[in-house]
Amino acid sequence: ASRATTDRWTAYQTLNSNYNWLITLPSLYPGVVTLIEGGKSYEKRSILGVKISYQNALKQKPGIFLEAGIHAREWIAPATATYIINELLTSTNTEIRELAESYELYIIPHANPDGYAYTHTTDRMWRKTRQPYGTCVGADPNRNWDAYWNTVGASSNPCSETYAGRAANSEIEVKSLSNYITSLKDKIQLYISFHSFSQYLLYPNGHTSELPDNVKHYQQVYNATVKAISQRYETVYTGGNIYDAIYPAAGSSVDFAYTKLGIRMAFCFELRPNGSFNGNGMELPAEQIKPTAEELVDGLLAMVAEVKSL
Ligand code: ING
Ligand code: ZN
Repeated sequence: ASRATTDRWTAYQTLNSNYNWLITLPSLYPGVVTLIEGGKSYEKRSILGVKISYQNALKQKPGIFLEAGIHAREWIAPATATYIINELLTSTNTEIRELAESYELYIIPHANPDGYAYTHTTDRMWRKTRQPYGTCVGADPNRNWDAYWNTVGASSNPCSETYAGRAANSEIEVKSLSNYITSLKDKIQLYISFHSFSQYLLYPNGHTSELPDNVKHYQQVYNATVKAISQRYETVYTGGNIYDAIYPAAGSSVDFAYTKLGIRMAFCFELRPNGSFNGNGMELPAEQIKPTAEELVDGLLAMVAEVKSL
């Protein structure tokens, strides 16, 4: 690919920069890339993404859904998602080509576009949506899904960073994205949500300490993935079930995918940096975008291979 393309991952991009890049892809990769829209945001922005599907002999390709940027300030998440898109389209690596060409990949880099735009214009540390609730603004879009909504690890106070919203799906971003994913549920074999930070790989449940019935499979895929991530730069990911590995949290996209849609494999990556980062964990230096995304691609390849082997 051209140098201009590669240079997109030496700095964090604005929403418009990423959207302007995404909309070039269908004509650069005709018959491969389709623009998808997971609905609109409160401020009427598009929740834009891509479907990557190579035309080949495989009739029923399984689907993989990647969602990033649900939390506005976690800038490494959309950067990693766009990096993955670019790799799937341009890499000549055999394993990456195999992944790109044997699955249908649905990738939404900015699940919360209003929030992301706001972190560039006004408040770098904004996390939530931008829908006003009295004197405070926004609900936590990773507490607003219709899965054990507001039962644990969420707040009913609109001024809280983990405000669950007025009701499940009160955030139009969640409501429309959730409808979109529901429409695809029978095709989706693997759902992945990208956040930062702390270098965790997490699986259900968030709403209860009860482990998923297929926890053996989860642990197997988890082990293969964190091992693969560590090979390139010795980066250590830890984790486990959300409730015990970090904290109780109901109403998340991962719990929705697993418990409500029956998508058997649903994970969340908390990307770099790790917990001992000396500074603001949201402000991962731009020089680390590429290494973070490269090792994540290694992990993704291992994850998909392990899921396939189950
Ligand atoms: N962490 C996630 C959060 O929403 C999480 C952790 C992941 C909770 C998946 C529930 C499900 O709080 C960050 N950093 O946002
Ligand atoms: Zn997050």
